[in-house]
Amino acid sequence: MNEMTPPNTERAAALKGLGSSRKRVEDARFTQGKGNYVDDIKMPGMLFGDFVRSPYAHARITSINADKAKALPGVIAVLTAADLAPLNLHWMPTLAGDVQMVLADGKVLFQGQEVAFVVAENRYIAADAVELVEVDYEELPVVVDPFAAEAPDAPVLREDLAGKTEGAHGPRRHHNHIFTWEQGDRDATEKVLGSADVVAEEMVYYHRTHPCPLETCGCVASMDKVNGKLTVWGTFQAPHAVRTVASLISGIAEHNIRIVSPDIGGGFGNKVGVYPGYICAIVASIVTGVPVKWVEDRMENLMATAFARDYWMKGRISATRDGKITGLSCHVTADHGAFDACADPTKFPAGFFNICTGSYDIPVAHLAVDGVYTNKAPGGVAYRCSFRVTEAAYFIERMIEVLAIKLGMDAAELRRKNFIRKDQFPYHSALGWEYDSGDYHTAWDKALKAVDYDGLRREQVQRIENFKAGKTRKLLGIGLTHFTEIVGAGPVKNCDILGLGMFDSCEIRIHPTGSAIARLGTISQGQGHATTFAQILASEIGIPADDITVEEGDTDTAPYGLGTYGSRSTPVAGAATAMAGRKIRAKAQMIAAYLLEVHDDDVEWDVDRFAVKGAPERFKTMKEIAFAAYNQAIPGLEPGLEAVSYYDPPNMTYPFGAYICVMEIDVDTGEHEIRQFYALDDCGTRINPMIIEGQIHGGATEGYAIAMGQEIAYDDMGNVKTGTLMDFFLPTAWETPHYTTDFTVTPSPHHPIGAKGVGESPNVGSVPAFSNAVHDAFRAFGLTQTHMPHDHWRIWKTAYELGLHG
Ligand code: MCN
Ligand code: CUM
Repeated sequence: MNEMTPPNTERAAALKGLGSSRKRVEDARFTQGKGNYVDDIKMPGMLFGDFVRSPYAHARITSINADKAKALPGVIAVLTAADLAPLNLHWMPTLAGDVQMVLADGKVLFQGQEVAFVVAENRYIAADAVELVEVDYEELPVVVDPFAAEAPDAPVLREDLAGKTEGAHGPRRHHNHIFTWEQGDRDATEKVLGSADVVAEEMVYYHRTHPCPLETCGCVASMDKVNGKLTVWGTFQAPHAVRTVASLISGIAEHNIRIVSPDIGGGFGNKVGVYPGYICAIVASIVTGVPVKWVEDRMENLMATAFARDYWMKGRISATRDGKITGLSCHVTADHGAFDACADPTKFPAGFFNICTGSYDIPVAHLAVDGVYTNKAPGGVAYRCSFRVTEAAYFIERMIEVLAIKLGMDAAELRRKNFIRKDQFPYHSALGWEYDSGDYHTAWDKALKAVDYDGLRREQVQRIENFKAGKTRKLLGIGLTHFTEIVGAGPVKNCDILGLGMFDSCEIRIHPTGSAIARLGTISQGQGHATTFAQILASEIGIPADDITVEEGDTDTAPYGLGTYGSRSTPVAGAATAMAGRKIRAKAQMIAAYLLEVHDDDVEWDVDRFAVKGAPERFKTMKEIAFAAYNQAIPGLEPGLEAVSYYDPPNMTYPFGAYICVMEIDVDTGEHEIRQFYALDDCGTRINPMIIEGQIHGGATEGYAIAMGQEIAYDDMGNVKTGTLMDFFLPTAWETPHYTTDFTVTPSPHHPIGAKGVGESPNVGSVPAFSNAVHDAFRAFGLTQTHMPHDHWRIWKTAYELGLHG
């Protein structure tokens, strides 16, 4: 090495590649108000759309009179189902194989349902006109309870499905039944449960909630009648899929549709689905010939767009007397609302809920999920869920606690005893998954040690004594969780959405001066892709991350991909990025060898250059190679330096984590205080530790909200009781706990850089940790199970019912 060459550790650091806590490149524009969100898009002559929505949860529409609205100056049109019917757009397909009304067709099925679409010169006139549309409703009996939905005499919600005994996912046994999905071995499981030493049984409810992103959903549709091109800027988590579906529904050729997801102010799964607003804005633009904007307000977002969870999970878990788990059974009643608009891969109507055996080596298991219709908003898969993994993790982590009580065993020890061992990976679960890698015991022991678990338990014993002696009114809860995630959908052989295989892609172009642009099929909504994908590439091709632009979200320029949700970007598009980078490097190697006048095999890669083997002072940097690629005639090689990779992962990745929450509970007020929250995550190779930490903080805070107060609640008439931020709990800096993050690194054996996803892990893991802490505080006083959210009132009530108020 000559004197001028810095050592390769220094050169590697300068790249800001894998493992670097590189600052987010997006933040310069976000923190200076220079972001470009859908509502920032303003076009000449643009019109505005607004919805007339149903005040009733279930009602027949006897008439719609829009005369007064149309007479209001500035109103251009009022669309109803009758206007969309000739175009066959009054109903639309959902991502779950069902259909959904775009505008109410004959009746309404949930409060807030879209009834008519007013188009006006500005949003104020549109809002005024909405008030002038006269709709006559005839109220119908309302079903909000998913168990009541299946009663023989329950009202028929979906008249369009009358007499249909087959749904998208098999037979329907009742007019409000959607599907039954079964996994595992029922007979073998029943046999084990029937003869076990100990069986614990519990109903675990994960309530209905909502991701509530800062930016609500919306779009600007612009039909250019001169060149026949439709452009839609929208809050889309999967722009290419939207383009294909829009083409199939509208008949407009796919190359004439351009979908752009600009900056997105939080997605959290809320922006995966297709909403009536998109269809109505597109139709309105086609009809009027000018751009039409639709952006919903906060109440509309909370009441009508994709909710999360609403899973009633009835579980039975069996064990030997010394605590070895022998079997698990779970029956879920899944409340999908009025239309099945879940966004799961086609073959998985309950998502990846069959990861509900969690981190444990459970020999036999059986799962059945029944989806039912109710008079509530549609949706289901949203909010950092990895396709229902949040529900699954909550279920198993509650069942473990319940079993520990039944066994009279320490819950940490029970977990430890049943973890899948390191040497069992790849591990085949009883419900059909192949876990790629894990080292649960190491993570668990590290977590227990970090919080001084034994010390906490001693403190708890003392606390209980003090409480009983009247010396304190505060209880101490220790909430344990060990979760296993499944992310990176997914292998095309078993994962598709509406027939579109779930691969992803990256296209790289190196510029002559040695900088680059990489375009991906995913789309960041705050996850920092522009920062982290450049880091993957920096390490692969030796160009500094700062010299690499990452672009996503425009279907005219980005390669086809399935978008960002299910924490799939790193496992799938991240892999595509590494693979495309390796193609670049392979060509660069040939160029370097030519320039150095040696054989291809006689050069070796060294951080940012190829050097002659055994003669490191003879090298060509990537910068030099890039220049040569464009400016030298190299025999046998095309000019230029570009590569594309479409990556179909061989398996999902299985991140995991150990979370511990220490909580103080005031028995008299029901108030809580999070004394400590420790989160250990293992997402394999870590690309950017700072961004990972940010993801953990954000996801854990959302988990905190869900566990401790947030819910979409309905009254018996189907009225949404929590449709504003006055009632829907959104934690501020004041409530948000302090987090301690930690990690272990167990690379994925099949991912090119060993990385697993992490975006949803903190929500999957934190909810059971918070909830278990509440339960644990009351364990000594006889509590086994109470439902979330654990707001002050419910905690107070628990204390009251346990007789703790004297
Ligand atoms: N990362 C990393 N090292 C890893 C894994 C991930 O540095 N081993 C980085 C990634 O490079 C990326 C981020 O962490 O910058 C998240 O990556 P990943 O886990 O692949 O998840 P996605 O990018 O696919 O994001 C989706 C996920 C989901 S499904 C929801 S819901 C959610 C979440 O991300 N929505 C979010 N986090 C969010 N964060 C913000 N700010 N906004 C949202 O809407
Ligand atoms: Cu399930 S919420 Mo995310 O997958 O966009």
